[in-house]
Order: sequence, then structure tokens, then C-alpha cells
Amino acid sequence: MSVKSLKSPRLLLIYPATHKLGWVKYFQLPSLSLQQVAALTPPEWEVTLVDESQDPIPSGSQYDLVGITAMTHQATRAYELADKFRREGIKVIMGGMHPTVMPEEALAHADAVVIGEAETVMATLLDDFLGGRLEKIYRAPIAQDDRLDIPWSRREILAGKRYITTQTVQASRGCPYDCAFCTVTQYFGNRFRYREAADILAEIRSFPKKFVIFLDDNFLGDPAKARPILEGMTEMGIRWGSQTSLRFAEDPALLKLVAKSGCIGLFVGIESVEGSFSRLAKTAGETPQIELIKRVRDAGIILETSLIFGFDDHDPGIFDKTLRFVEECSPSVPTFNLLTPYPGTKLFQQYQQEGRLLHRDWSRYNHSEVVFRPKLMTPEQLYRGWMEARKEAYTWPAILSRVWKNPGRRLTNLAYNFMRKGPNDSLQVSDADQLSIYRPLPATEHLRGPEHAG
Ligand code: B12
Repeated sequence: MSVKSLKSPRLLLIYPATHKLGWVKYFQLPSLSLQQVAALTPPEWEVTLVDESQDPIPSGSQYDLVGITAMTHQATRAYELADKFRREGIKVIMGGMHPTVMPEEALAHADAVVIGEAETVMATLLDDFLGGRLEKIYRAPIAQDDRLDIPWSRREILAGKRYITTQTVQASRGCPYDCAFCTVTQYFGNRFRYREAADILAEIRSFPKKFVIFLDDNFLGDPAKARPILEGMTEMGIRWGSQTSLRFAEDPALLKLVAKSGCIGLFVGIESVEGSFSRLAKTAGETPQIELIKRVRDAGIILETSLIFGFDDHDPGIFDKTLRFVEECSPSVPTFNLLTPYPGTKLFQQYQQEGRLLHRDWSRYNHSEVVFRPKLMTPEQLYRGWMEARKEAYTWPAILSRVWKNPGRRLTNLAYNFMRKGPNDSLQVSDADQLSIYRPLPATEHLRGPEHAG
């Protein structure tokens, strides 16, 4: 059926929620993915955003087309929602990281799937929909150049919702490092692609407050490209935060510029303190990580370091070694995650081939449950070690010692640590039992492969 005759077609975009959030729902960031999809939608469309953590799911009758985004842990809920709208006779399109790596699975619930970045395919998809010739797959080519040309995201679709801030932008996509546990290189290309500095600075200048969060994987990954953005922000008196790899701190002049440009916080993936995952291309440089962490900390920047437990060369000694590492370099906020082999990664492929995946319940691929059989530990040892490490890193003496060693922003540091302490303290082994992390998978489940997009 063609819907070309409709006056103003209506697109509903949904960010699925995996569980109910209390007051913290107002301390989240809005989905940039969907703001970007909205920006790619021609102006004749009426676009509505539903963030399920804040909004009820509406009836499909008010819309012509529904678009749903999904990371892996959101996929189960995304499929439930897609099924609901299709039962109401509304066509559903899906995109984002999970449908990108599992398009065949997503197509069991959606009429069309966007594989990869929507910028090059969204207009065609919507035109096809209006013309009644929607195809099943819209595959974006994997970008080969080092330029990123994307429209500014549409923030007005967030009206009426509350977030910690809506002032988020993305300066770059792509990554040359291709880590085994990450999908970014395969789907966003093996180069850092940056937007023009002038375009980013103009977008930041349009914000009412002098504050921005960059939702990049590695904002400082290419210092030559990041420098003009940093210089621009220095002149504008902006305060900002982002995710990056630590390597930038090898260059004292760059670290100085980062601090001077208004950086208040950085999130870095350390991943592992020993073994092969401590020497990843993205982190390995001349200077040991411990030294780089101290440098960033001493520059007065709040540093959140993410550490992962469960790699194949991790034995039960890894928990203590990691805690000693954290004690020595005292990053502002240490975060500990359970290794999660996401579909579409080399790790997922390996564990699947080795029959080590415990299940494919995507809602439990969330960094807080053991979903695979580790090599040098039992799943239970991994879960308990992770839980105990989180508690130990957030005892009051550990927190106060960290805050004391961080010269800048002591009160903010204390507040962050306090916010993390509660959830860490409340973890219990019974959670693991309740989540039945040790339930074995029927053998056939191991044989099904991820539907690769590449
Ligand atoms: C910013 C970010 C966050 C923010 C999210 C803020 C928010 N509310 O969205 C924060 C810090 C909160 C976060 C948290 C988590 N994140 Co995160 N995050 C990212 C990051 C760095 C960028 C995502 C982004 O906004 N990109 C900008 C947009 C514009 O790009 P995009 O999402 O790819 O969308 C484009 C296309 O995919 C497509 N598209 C997307 N959705 C849709 C929908 C439709 C209908 C269509 C047509 C197209 C389409 O069009 C867009 C434009 O091209 C990515 C890495 C990456 N490069 O993707 C990881 C990433 C998405 N995160 C990841 C993970 C694992 C998490 C956590 C689970 C981690 C944890 N320890 O808990 C949590 C989950 C939090 C939650 N809300 O449930 C993984 C997901 C892996 C997977 N297979 O699911 C990624 C890929 C990181 C990685 N390297 O593996 N994350």
C-alpha cells in the first residue's frame, strides 16, 4: 500500500527501556542515535520521540511508521515493542548496534533494518516507505575516508523530557584499533572520521549553556583533528567531558590543552591491568597506563576508568591485582565490568565456536551477569570476584584515599564516589543465583551464528 497521499506522515521513534528506573531516570543522557535519525528525516514528516524510561508507549494508530533503536541489552524489549506495533498493523523499522550486527534476527520483528549509519540511507528508506516499496535491508557502506559529514541533531524532539543535559554532540566516528570485544571498527570503519572543527564549534555555540558532552568513542584519538576543537573551546570558555583512550596523555602539551579547554571529566577504558588485554593497540604506548592515569588526575580532570574482568588470561588473582592497581594510581572513579561478548565481535565468534556461551538472552548481556564460561575460573568465581572487588573499591577508606589523592574537584569526586557506593554495596551473591547465571545452554544454541553484516 502506498501512503504518498498522506498529508504529513508521522514517524514515532522509540528508545526502549530494559528496566524501571527510579529518580535516576532524570540523570540519563538522551538518545543521540534517535536525535540523529530525526535530523535525517525530511521536514514534511512529523517526528515524535518516546524514551521508554520516561514516557508511556503510545498506540500505533497515531503513527504511520515506527522506528526503534537497540543496543544488544535492549534488543529483547525492542522486539516486543516491534511485535506490538506490527500487530496493530503499523510498519516498523529498526537500526542501531544490535540490528546492525544481527539483521536477520531483527527482521523477524521488523519490516526493514538499517545496517550501519543511517545518514546515507534514511531518505531512500522513507521515500520507499511512502511509495509502498519498503525493502528489508538498507545497508550503509562502511565509510573509507576520514571526514564525517552529519547534520546537527534535532534537540526539539526532546521537549517535555528531563535529562542531566541535552547538550551532547558527536565529533568523530570510527576506530583503527579493532579490539576483540568491540564492534566499532567493523561497522564504523577503521579510521577516525572527524567533523569539521568549525561545524562542531558552531553547534556548541548554539547551546544555551557553556557545557557539552561528546558522545565519541575516542574523542582525543586523533590529536591533530581534536586540537582545533580544543582550541576553539578554550576561547569559548566551555566545560566539557568525553570518552577517550588514555594515550593522549603521553603528550604533556596536549594534556595541558585538554585541561585548559575546559575538560572536567574523561571516561577511559583501561580494560585489563595484566595479560594480553593490558597491551591493546589503543592503550599501549611508551608510558605505563598507571603513570598516564596519575598525569590526568594531577591535571585536575575527573577520570573514570573502566576495568573488565573475565578475559581468557584472567585467573582468580586478577581481582586483587586490579584493586592494587586502582589503589596505586587512584583514578577518581574506578568502574568494574564483567566481560560481555557482544554479537558482532571477534570474542563472540570465538566463544560461540568454543561452545562457551551460556545463553543468548540478550537482555542479560549487560556487563553485570556472566554470560559465558571463563577459561581460568568458574562463572561463579568470576561473578563473586567482580562483586567483591566493587565492594572493596568503594569502602569509605578506599573512597577517601582516592578523593585525597585527586587534587582537583574534591567535592565532585566525593559525590560521584558516594553515588557509586550504594549500588556496589547492595550487590549480593543471591543476585547471581536469582539471575541463574550458571544455567547451561542446550547444545544446539551454540551452533547458531551471529548474522554478520559485513
Ligand atoms: C554514547 C554511548 C553511550 C551513552 C548512551 C547515551 C544514550 N542515551 O544513548 C552512555 C554512556 C550512557 C552509554 C551507556 C552504555 N553503553 Co554505550 N555507547 C555510546 C557510544 C560511544 C556512542 C553511541 C551514540 O550515541 N552514537 C551516536 C549515534 C548518532 O550513532 P549510532 O548510535 O550508531 O546511531 C546511528 C546508526 O546506528 C543508526 N541508528 C541507530 N538507531 C537507529 C534507529 C533507527 C530506527 C534507524 C533507522 C537508524 C538507527 O542511525 C544513527 C545515525 O547514523 C557507542 C559506541 C558507538 N560508536 O556506537 C557505545 C555503545 C553503543 N555502548 C555500548 C554499551 C555496551 C553500553 C552499556 C550497556 C555499557 C555498560 N557498561 O553498561 C551502557 C547501556 C546504557 C543504557 N542506556 O542502557 C556498546 C553497545 C554494544 C552492543 N552490541 O550493544 C557500544 C557500541 C560501545 C562498544 N564499543 O561496544 N553508551
